Amino acid sequence: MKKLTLLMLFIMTTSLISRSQEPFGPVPTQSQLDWYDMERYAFVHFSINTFTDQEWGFGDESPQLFNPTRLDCRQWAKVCKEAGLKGIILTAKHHAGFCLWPSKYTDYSVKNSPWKNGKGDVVRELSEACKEYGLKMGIYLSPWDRNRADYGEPSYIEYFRNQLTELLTNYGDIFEVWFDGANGGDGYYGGQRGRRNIDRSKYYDWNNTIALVRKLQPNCIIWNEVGPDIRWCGNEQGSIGETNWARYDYSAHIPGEPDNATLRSGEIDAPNFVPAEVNVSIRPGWFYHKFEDLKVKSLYKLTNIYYNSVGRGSTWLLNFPIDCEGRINDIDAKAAIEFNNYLKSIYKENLAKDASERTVDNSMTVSFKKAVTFTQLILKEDIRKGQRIKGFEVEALINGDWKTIAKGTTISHKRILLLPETTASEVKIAFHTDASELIFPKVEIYNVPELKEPEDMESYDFDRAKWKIVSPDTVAASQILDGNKKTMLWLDKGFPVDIVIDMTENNSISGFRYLPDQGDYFLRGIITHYEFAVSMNGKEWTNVSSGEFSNISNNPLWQVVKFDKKIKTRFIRFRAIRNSKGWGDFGCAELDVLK
Ligand code: FUL
Repeated sequence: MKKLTLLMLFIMTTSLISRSQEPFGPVPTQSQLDWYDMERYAFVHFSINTFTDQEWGFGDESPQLFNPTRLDCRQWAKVCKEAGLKGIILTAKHHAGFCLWPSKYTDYSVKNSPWKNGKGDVVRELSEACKEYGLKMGIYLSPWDRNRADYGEPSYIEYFRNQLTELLTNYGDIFEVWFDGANGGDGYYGGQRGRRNIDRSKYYDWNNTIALVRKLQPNCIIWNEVGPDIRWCGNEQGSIGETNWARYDYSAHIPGEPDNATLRSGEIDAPNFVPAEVNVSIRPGWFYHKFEDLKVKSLYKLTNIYYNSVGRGSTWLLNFPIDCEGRINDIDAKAAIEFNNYLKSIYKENLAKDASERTVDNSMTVSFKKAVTFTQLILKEDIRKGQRIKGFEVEALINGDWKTIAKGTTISHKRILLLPETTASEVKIAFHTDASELIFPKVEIYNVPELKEPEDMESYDFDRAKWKIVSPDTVAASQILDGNKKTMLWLDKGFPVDIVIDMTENNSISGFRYLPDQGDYFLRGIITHYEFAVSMNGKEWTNVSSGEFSNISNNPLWQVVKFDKKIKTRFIRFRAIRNSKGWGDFGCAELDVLK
């Protein structure tokens, strides 16, 4: 009889286990699970742009400009290691087409630069440094190439794959490849100059490129805006949605034509397991600009990015712009290492460790030996058999009363909940799932002291209180001079739009800057093409600058334009020619000139 009960018990438990381990929806590959566990890793942006102060090179910049004086990939690796980052993804080729390795398929590379007399190979140096420091290495290879004459033709795709083959064959294991979706159209294109429009749904023939990566590096994760292995988070400010499904319908979206809203949340019913990666730079720009030395993100900002990326079921790809010497600038290194030390310090004592846990149906209760004070609760879902939790509520037993302290949706790899400071003797979490069986997540509880945001010390070179807006003649126009990034002038009457300002006195100016709409994610009215003119009397105008703001739609920051020399003027005119969406909307948060 006893034997029979034991046998029944055995059958019951094994069937329970196998039931709960049935896959629910799409499941991750081992490479995706390993990638998730990396949590934080680095991006480095380095190219000719570094030496020309550009975000996007045009493709005609001379390789002679590439000449770092103290390039040291071991310094990059050391900084990343100390900053707790688990790998480094290098811009082997950015949009301008310049290659950081001596590719045998082009002359537009380090082999024609003065650096190491053309004998250098940044990809090789980084792969060796990564090995030495126990870091993984990844490759960014821009599909858009503004240097190649045949960009837009089928032969370019062969060139692109040849380069990819070099990179995935000669430098050891590559954990991630990054195929940026940007394409601004115009470029040098082997001297033909002009615009090249491609059909993003067909031109790159991604399926065959994916097959090539799988063949050369079967464990490599492929980033493309919409998958196949991981997807973009839909912005470059450093956050993903609070609801973040690691599922996405890969074949229903086109890389290069991203749907920012679904990228942010993922898609609950989608057939593919495609978690999101949050990519953001430690400075405003991706490439190094001396004028951003004081704009390196604060501990407060980095911490919030961590909560809004890793803490919402994504990973975090943190960019360091390599400086002109060829190093991670000391200011950036210090900020990243300080942040990592801070992170270690706040997660030292898990208050749930000595507590007892019991589960009833789909809820779990954590009981402390005596009441504890906490501000964060961390949930970690076991997603090996699919992401199954779609919602949860957290209650705390405070002085004998149960009180709801948080509600949420998805969890996935990790979910950090920031709570009001709570002192409680028990915590109860109810989980919701559509799967036939729930797999309970791991729970950790911490008491993290509040971190204060440092004041935003925006400064202006001139006393803008004296300035008068001549046009447009609308009350809202004053918002572009109020120093408040959150207020803006919005017009929707088409282009061009002229902003004319009378500074009421003659000033010597060395440049101007434009801050686009800072609305969080669905930015419209972002100006990509402009002209800037000056005048002493507000009637006769001299054009001093015209051009394009690079990467402004993904990264809508202050756009700084410097003139060749200082110009004396009383009136200024900013003419907006075109916006990033091709619509008629104009948005401007601030307009300013530089001393
Ligand atoms: C963007 C690019 O256009 C930027 O230059 C940068 O490389 C960033 C990571 O992705 O879309």
